[in-house]
Amino acid sequence: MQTVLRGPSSEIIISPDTPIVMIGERINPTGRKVFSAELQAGDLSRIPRDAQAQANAGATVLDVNVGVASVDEVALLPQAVRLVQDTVDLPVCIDSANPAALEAGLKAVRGRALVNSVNGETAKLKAVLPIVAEYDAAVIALCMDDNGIPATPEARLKVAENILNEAAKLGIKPEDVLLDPLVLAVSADPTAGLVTTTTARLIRQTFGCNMTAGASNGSHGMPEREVLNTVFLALLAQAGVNAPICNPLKNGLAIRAIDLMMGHDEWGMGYIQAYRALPKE
Ligand code: THG
Repeated sequence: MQTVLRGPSSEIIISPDTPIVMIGERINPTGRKVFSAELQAGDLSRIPRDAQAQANAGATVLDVNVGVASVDEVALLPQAVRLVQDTVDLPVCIDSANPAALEAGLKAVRGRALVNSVNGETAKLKAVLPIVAEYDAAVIALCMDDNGIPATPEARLKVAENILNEAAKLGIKPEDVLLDPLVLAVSADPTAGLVTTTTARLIRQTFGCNMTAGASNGSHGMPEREVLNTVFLALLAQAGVNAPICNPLKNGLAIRAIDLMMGHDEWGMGYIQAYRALPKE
């Protein structure tokens, strides 16, 4: 199953037998005080820099989120999208909880975007899926609904099935739904990692869909988060998550190492190139 995304003049394909697609997470004010303050002051100058740095580190899709208190996301998100695509020829992943901002962002997109995200809540399905269909985008679907995040893999699979059915009613194909099995913090529940990877395996076996996941959510509240994030990216990949949302500046080489060890990097050239692209000491 292939998910096709496009930048202004580029195309990237997400599929189970091609290299992992890194969705760069850094254009997001969550947990970033300086970037939040800049956005609140109308200063977008960090966006092109973050876009270029993530592309250099191997990201081939860039998440764009400008959701911070007291900014007008409907006005700001399209500006951010344009800045990103004026800097790098990559598809974007439009990230907002506000459907009006998603639509404004999609209007500014060149190519074929990913929407982050819909979930199984009745109101979300109704608000987001028609926009995805209208703009011929692909969409990330979170395995949660009106009852929250299900505790078991089987219940998360059921939510995924429901979202795929609702998407199909609007002509959105399974290859354009990137399922997110959801990553919760292992500091709060030590079985959280296992629940995510088991969900991912079930999704791949049942629907064959491509998947994303926010790997770094899993390490919240633990020391040496980078170790947990790196190991978890490998476990997620083995379970079928082939388009993780992550920090390419931290995870870029590990992702290429995973490709190589999974047989998705002929002659190791992807790994060697990522090694050569590392910032010099
Ligand atoms: N699934 C989907 N989308 C998601 C997530 C997911 N979007 C948000 C998040 N999870 C993934 N993106 C981020 C963005 C920022 C941070 C973490 C995940 C973040 N990083 C540093 C921190 O933890 O303090 C900030 C430091 C820095 O990078 O400067 O906050 O699961 N579909």
